[in-house]
Amino acid sequence: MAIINTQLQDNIGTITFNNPEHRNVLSKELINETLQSIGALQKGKMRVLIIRALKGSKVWSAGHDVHELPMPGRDPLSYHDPLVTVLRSIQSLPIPVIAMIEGSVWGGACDLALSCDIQIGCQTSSFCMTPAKIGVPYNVTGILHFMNIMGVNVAKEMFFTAQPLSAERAYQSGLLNHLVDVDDLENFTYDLAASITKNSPLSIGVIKEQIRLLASAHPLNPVTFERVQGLRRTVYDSKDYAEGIKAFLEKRTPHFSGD
Ligand code: YZS
Repeated sequence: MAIINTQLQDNIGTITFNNPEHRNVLSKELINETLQSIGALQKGKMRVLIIRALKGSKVWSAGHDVHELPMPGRDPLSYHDPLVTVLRSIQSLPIPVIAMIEGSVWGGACDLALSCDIQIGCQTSSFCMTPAKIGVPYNVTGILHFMNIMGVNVAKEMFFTAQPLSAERAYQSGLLNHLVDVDDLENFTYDLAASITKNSPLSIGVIKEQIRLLASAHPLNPVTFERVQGLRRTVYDSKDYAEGIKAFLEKRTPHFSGD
């Protein structure tokens, strides 16, 4: 059975995560299928892409497949990591991407949802940033992404507490463009997508790229960049990182020593 479903109708592409058994984890397999589908849909007349889970999903996506996180000593979110690759692909896709969110969103899946251009959620939506729960040093582009969207204070709270943000709080904090009743979610999302397909795809594509370039226009001098990479290395080389992954796989609470 395919772990994602793909559809193109009236210039609106839809990618539906279809791996509920494993809570739509962003495994290499799911990400590669998503990237292939985006490529195929682009060959059609797709003007908007919607990314969603199956109707009634309790979990939109459980985030990075923890089984695929490298053991200590290697950057778990490096430039070529499949998750980081798909985030870049969505952010640079020359058409609007809408995250239609039913259910809880975890870790890297929050970054995926927020890499989309518009987020539409319902009362079952929630967002939980988990690096500190697993001992992962999140990456620079991801942290900047969160800062730009929700502001430093809410970003800090999400990263430090690793607790879910409710749909209402997510809407108040700017993670959701719209918060609608779960029964209206699908129609609302597709109506909004349809309204976009009526506008100039060239103008939209250029405006999206302008916003992406301006939002990431944060000059970082080489010393600062190297300091950040050094700081992140102390985390992914740490015993805490190994313990976080081991605890997850053993389905127990991690006991972090701080080194
Ligand atoms: O054990 P089986 O084979 O039955 O599979 C179980 C889970 O192991 C699996 N699963 C996952 N496998 C790999 N990576 C995951 N992230 C993951 N999440 C779940 O799915 C099967 C069903 O899981 P259950 O726990 O039994 O399902 P349920 O009781 O409904 O709970 C659903 C949630 C999503 C609440 C629960 O599975 C959970 O808390 N999953 C972990 C969510 C999480 O912490 N994700 C962040 C992963 N890390 C990242 O994205 C980044 C690296 S970072 O941390 O930096 O943001």
